[in-house]
Amino acid sequence: MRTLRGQADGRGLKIGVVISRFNGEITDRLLEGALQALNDCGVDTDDVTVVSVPGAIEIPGAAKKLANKVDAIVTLGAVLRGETEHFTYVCKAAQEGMIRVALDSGVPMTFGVLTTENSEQALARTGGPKGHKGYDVAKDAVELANTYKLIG
Ligand code: INI
Repeated sequence: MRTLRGQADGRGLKIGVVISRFNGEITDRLLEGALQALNDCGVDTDDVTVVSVPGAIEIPGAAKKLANKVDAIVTLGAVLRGETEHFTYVCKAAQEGMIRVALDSGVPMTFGVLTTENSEQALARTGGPKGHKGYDVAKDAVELANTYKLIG
């Protein structure tokens, strides 16, 4: 038996980050954490492409355009239930779209779209007591890019 698990070593990898601006106070923090993680993993700043889109619904389309240009894609967004009546619709569109792009393209993608009740819960997950989702999903993307290379 052998287990294939890539290292979180970003040297030589090209990483795309798609970030939505809706609830920007939170998504800015997600981006800050993601960029920190990519730097910690050794990804060269010149190998990071950040694409900014209006809201979570636009993330899959931008990810699809980026997919064949990078080794992995990190998606970042924030959907807050308390601030939208169509919370479920936005979450479903973003999530299903991203999964479709990831499967169709074969490019590893990680899902850093926070779906929380309110901004306190989102802030707690972007450098607060619940950790940092932006940091975690960026590190996961680096690992996954290397795992896919191992699979061949
Ligand atoms: N987009 C988000 O990223 N988060 C939200 O909480 C949100 N709310 O509340 O509606 C949201 N809506 C915008 C949507 O993603 C699109 O940008 C918009 O519908 C234009 O296509």
